[in-house]
Amino acid sequence: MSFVEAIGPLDAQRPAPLYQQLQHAVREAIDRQALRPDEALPPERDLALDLSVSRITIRKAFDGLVAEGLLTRRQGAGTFVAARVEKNFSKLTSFSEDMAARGRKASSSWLSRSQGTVTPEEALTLGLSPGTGVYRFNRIRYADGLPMALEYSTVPAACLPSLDSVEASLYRALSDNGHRPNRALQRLRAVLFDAEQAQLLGTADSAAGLLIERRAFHNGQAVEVTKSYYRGDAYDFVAELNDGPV
Ligand code: 16G
Repeated sequence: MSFVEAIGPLDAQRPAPLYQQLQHAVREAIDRQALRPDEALPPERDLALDLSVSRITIRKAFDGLVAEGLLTRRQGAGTFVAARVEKNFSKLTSFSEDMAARGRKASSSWLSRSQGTVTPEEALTLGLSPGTGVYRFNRIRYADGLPMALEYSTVPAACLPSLDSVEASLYRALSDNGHRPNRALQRLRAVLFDAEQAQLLGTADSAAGLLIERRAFHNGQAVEVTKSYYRGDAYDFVAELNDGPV
């Protein structure tokens, strides 16, 4: 479906200004998934012709949608539907579940997976004795094939039957083995990606991101410590705050 088909016709007879009609139509098309994340929009001059409006109208509409975070402009490449995801960082959900909840297809590629023993730092963070066996799972996480995050997880070996038991989802493997986390502590920090991280995530060097370190427990027993590096341009971070009964 073309962009013009996805948004439908504008109507100069309606009282709402054309740029607002266009913004409304684009928002709706994104909601209906008639426009998909990361889809390229046609050049502004083509659109102006196709929609019979001025380029200024197109520019004004898109400027507003870029400011809202619904569209993004890439130097030299044009305007795209933003691939942003709302991430609720007060929920104990997994990457796979977060994506499924938004109709996005989660996938991963392995950077490495290995077996070893806890580092002194991990032993402290997870409350494990020195020498405890762990599995390490390092992955690039994708939504609809677009890189969203880098995740470095350490899991006590006692929580999983083998290194291979994690396929698409770590939490699925932990659940299957009776160790799904039910409590976690999270630490959030703003970061700038280094050259390697930027390359893995397909961002510019020194692009901004958010690091969330999650230490998760099942009935008091440590089951993971994961460092997740999220792309700042791909996420909105939200939390539900509740100050008692309302
Ligand atoms: C989320 C978790 C991460 C967990 C991963 C499992 C946060 C901040 N982090 O990214 O700790 O290891 O999900 O995802 O939410 P998976 O089950 O899809 O492998």
